[in-house]
Amino acid sequence: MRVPSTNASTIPRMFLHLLLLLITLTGCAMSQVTAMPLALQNDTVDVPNQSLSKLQPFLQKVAVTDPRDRVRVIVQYQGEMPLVKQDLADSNALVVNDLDFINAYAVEVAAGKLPALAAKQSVRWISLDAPVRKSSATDGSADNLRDDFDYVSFSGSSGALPWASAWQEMGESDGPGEGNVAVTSFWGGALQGLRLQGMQMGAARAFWLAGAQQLHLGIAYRRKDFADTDYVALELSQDGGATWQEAVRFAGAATDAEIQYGNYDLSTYIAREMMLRLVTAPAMSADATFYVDAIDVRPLYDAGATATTRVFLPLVAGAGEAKPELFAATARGKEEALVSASATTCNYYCFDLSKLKSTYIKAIRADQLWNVAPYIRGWGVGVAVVDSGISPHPDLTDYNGNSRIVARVNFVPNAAMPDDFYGHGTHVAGTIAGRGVSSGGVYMGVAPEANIIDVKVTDDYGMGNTSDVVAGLQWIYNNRATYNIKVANLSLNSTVPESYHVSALDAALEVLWFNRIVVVVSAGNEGKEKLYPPANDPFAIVVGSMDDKGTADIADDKLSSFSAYGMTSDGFLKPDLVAPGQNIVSLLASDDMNLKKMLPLNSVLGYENKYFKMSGTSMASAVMAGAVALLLEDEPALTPDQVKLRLLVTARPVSANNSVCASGRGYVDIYAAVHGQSMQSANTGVQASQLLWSGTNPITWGSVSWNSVSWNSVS
Ligand SMILES: [Ca+2]
Ligand SMILES: [Ca+2]
Ligand SMILES: [Ca+2]
Repeated sequence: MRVPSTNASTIPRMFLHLLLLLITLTGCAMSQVTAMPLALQNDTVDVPNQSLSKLQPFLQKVAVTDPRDRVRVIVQYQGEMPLVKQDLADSNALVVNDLDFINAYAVEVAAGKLPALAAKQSVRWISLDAPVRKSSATDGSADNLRDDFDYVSFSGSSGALPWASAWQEMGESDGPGEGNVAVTSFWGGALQGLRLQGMQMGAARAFWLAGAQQLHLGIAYRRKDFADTDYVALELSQDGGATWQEAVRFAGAATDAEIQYGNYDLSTYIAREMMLRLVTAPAMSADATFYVDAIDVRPLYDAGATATTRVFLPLVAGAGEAKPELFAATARGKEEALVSASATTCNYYCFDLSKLKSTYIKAIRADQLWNVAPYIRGWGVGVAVVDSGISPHPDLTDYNGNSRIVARVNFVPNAAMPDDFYGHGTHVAGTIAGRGVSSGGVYMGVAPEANIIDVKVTDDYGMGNTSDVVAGLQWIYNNRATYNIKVANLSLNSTVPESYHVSALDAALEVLWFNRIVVVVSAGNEGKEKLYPPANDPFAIVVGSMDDKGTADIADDKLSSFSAYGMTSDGFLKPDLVAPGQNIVSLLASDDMNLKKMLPLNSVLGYENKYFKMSGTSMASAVMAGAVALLLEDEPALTPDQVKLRLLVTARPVSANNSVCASGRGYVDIYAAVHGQSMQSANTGVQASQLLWSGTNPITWGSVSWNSVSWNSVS
């Protein structure tokens, strides 16, 4: 809904300076930015020196310290493709994924081969195929105990509940910085965790579980140089450490080329005061090492949510399902409605907004676009959900009962189906496009007529690898015309910080962006200055989370405590915007999905058990993706940069108790964006990822130099 815009390339710059001023006034800016305008920061990006090395620094270290380790990496090539194939073969590299849309392969290779491979003419850059994880705050909003080992300390705590003690060493007492039991970086510094080596070495920690009915434990680990007989035992004590029972055994023989994830139901071990410990085998090999990157303990207190009372939902909504009265109106074509409806009368599948309890819809004013001509509800717009899969659900159907999940594709190795045993992707899809069928319009998504494209890249616990996500983005690129994919939602983040100039994930995202697909990304749930790919990409719309407090008025809203923000290593402030992301009620994939097992208290009672409550920047990103679908239904010709600028300039300021740098340009207001007029572009002057440059010349999006790129994927 635009009118021809008048003038003013000065407006965005004015906003930037205003923003900078606010940052300075609130004292939240970091020293590196206070002296220079944002527009100039691109000149100071710290880019890797191509003449020195084409190998990510932590891989350089691993090549020296652990040359025999096989590691999963992404190799970007240049020049003729057969050359790199020969070079990969010469290095005994096993190709895992062909990522030709960013000129790359994901391969498994011995770390010691990496420097020689990187020196080849055919190789442009080699990076770790880093783990990614979903960015819902199951770890923060649930009552959990957690340690990510972010600091060299035995008293680290990353969860909502306090531990009852620090880690106590077993077999030594030299503290977290020394010895066989230590908190240390691994994979050349890419990750940090608890390291165990030697015989009968370990660490134990106490926690209290008064009243808990269930106990679940998640662990991210890596085995290195394990022999047949080597193992690490996870043991539990119910008597303060006097006696121990082995619950889980992590056995060899193995060196893990990527991080492993374990999830265990330990309910049979519950006691009021408990201890857990990890301990190496009595005959552990001298060179075997075990790394724990994160440990997450989740007690559950709901007596009603036990395994025996679970109800299993049918996964597929039948076309013959009776439609609620809400939708009993005469079926009309969208085109017909566009012609006949007046601006004040709802004639087209009208939604009863008095029933709508999804306050996040009202907070961003999407509901004000639904019931007046031209009935903007995302109709015909394809939104790709790059996530854990999507289970078919009645709320993801159209008015004839046909599914609006128009395509389903899987990139997770060994996953049989693009289904959603985790539950994350289904929740995200419902927030984007749920139609409220199962709740009679009580719980709805932002764009209830949009089409959904299910791109499964993470596993049954929301974990995956960067290369799988890139493969999913490549599929979106190749199929964007077939399914009219205009938006891609990535509610996930890498666990490894990187410049966007060397991140394969950011490069892939930018290829979509330059091909007119708006990429919406969760800021992440790690708090201040933990902006990991893709949340560090300057082009993407990066979204932080607000708590709408269950009211449509945004005056009482607060920034979610978990929402990541700050300056990226390349000098960009993120997030760009915020949207509601806390206590979002959306679709339950099935009653036995893993998220529900972990978080039974998040169930929503009634409505055939088809809804579930979640928090995280994942959810905020989904709200934004739905909002973008609305804007693109109204103005399909907008480029991603125009969409982004429109959202930025029409955002509402957040209330004074929220710091400006944590909430970006403010609170998305999609009603204002749809009624906005600016046709200007965001991101002008921003350099594309170096992985997309055709040579050493920077590619600045929007500049003439872009035309010189010999890049097949960018049209
Ligand atoms: Ca120690
Ligand atoms: Ca860690
Ligand atoms: Ca509110």
